Amino acid sequence: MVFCAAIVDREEKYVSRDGFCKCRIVYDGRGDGYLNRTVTECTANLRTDKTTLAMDNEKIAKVLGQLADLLEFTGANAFRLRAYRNGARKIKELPESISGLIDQGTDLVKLEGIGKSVAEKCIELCQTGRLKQMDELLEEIPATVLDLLNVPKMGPKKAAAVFHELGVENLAQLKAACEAGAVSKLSGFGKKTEQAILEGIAIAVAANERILWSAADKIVTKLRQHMATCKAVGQLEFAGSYRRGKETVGDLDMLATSTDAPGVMDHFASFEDITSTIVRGDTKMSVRLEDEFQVDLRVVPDDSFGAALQYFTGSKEHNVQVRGKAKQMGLKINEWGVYEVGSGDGDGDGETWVAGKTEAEVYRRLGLPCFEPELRESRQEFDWAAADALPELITLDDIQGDLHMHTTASDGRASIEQMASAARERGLKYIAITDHSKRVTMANGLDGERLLNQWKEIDAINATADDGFVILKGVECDILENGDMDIEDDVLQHADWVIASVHYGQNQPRQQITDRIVGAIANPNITMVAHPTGRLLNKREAYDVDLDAVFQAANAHGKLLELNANPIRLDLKDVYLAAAQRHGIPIVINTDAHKPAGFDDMRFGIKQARRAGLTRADVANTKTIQQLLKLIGKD
Ligand code: DGT
Ligand code: CA
Ligand code: CA
Ligand code: ZN
Repeated sequence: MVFCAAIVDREEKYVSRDGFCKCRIVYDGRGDGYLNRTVTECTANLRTDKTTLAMDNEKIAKVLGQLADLLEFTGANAFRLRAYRNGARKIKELPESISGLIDQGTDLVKLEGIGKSVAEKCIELCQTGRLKQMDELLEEIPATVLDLLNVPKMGPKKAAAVFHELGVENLAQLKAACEAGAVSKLSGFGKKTEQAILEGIAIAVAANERILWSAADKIVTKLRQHMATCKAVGQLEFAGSYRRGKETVGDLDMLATSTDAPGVMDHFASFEDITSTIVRGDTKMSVRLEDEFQVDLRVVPDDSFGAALQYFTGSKEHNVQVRGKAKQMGLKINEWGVYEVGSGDGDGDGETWVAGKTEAEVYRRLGLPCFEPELRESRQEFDWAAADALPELITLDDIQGDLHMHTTASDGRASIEQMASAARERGLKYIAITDHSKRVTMANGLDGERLLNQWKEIDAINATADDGFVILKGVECDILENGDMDIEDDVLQHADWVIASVHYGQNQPRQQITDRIVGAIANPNITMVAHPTGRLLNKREAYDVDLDAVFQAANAHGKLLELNANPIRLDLKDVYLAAAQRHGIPIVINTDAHKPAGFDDMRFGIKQARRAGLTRADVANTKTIQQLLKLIGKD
């Protein structure tokens, strides 16, 4: 028997009484929307039997990781833990779907990096949706202990110690234990560790409450697909911080237009990732997905779509200004529309509805431009509007090159040629190969000799290019703990593009870190500083660096600063980017790709740059290669 994937997932509710497949995969959006295929004809997404649930690799990897974490609390053997963690990493990277492979009868053990125990767990997960071992562990150990692992400086060993010895089960209890001084008394902890843990709790709490924009974007994509099959929906948009492109998102605010709100809410309720409904009213509904992430839905009439989109896009602070502007003009604004006050249209409330259908119309009625969502933070947008000087924000299409990436020479997954051809496919005109320097032993960093050889190789590849594509000879050179560069100047001087990075000694005092970075900037062989503050969103604070000093040095020496587009970094962050731009420092938006797909992170960097108000002119890798080389004095 052949089933389409939706039938396998959702059972009979997708089969009509006459046997036609009503899965969304065959929905074509016209007529009644379905292709009138019988279940057996529905070959859109073949499954040959019913043995597996469609569980995606990412989910499988996540569960395996959690299993390893939980096992850690029981003191399980390290070898087993490593097997699960390595397996999880492999599965995440695998191009084929694990559940598909199981369906085809592929022996998972044949895949590199997947052993017998991991393979068994995959099969159990795909067949039953859960792991018996995990359920058993969760009877002994509360799931909230996993949150303890989100505290920086709190490895699994330390987390297990506070759990076993102090009975700490969650972040609130950890905070109380630190404040009471109980943690510092455990062996292997001290006052300093206790203080560091206490400071790190805030990050772990935030990580529970907000997800990365990139993670929100995945949910949005899935929700859009789901909602696209609802015939009751007219327009659909996601407002809130997601639409503003904020680096982390607290919840999603979905807006739909319809004359059939219950129909839209019913359809939303059938979204497969919903774990519970928080509230459901006449036109409003809130649900939780896995990991407690909240999604709000509001159904509005077509005439109010623009007003609602404006209102729910926010930010709150931006809307305060918008309302103030309305008031000045004798108008009133809310999520339903813009109203003239005191001019009653006869319905008795003394107000006349004057705008609301589109966002542009709402802003226009208030004498304001339709601000790009990324600018709506009540920073400078109203001043810019008043001066008719809104920046024309950079777009992905403006990007010509990517100047930070790794290959198999260090910790990347692809060769120079593979990275170059992936860059060409994405329309880029140049790249810089910037593998790690030798200090980063974990990543097989290159010494001077290996670098010089790699650069010869790049010269040879460039010599064969017939389309003008250029590969710059580069390196991501560590700024050592003592401030020296990891690679000698007589090697660096042969490079086209030298990135300086802090990877070690991130806990040094402010002056020391600042001196290291400023010192690197002053080195004539250095072109750019990568991820200048070292933060990892929801994971690690920025190091303590005096950015004013960094900006002044960059400006004085004509050096560039990076906006690292990796969605967990987004470093520099928006307000610092804006400050760097005011100093006239060229920004370089780089993906720091470790494999071809890494190039696709560029869009996250672009969002962040837009939030900072950056234009094409502010970003160095929008230039042609000739202009870029001129900018860095290598022409
Ligand atoms: P988030 O979810 O924490 O990442 O941030 P937002 O901006 O998405 O905030 P959220 O979800 O609470 O509300 C979405 C938008 O709705 C918000 O940006 C502005 C608007 N909004 C919500 N509540 C209020 C309010 O009490 N007053 C005003 N003026 N606007 C509000
Ligand atoms: Ca929100
Ligand atoms: Ca919300
Ligand atoms: Zn890098």
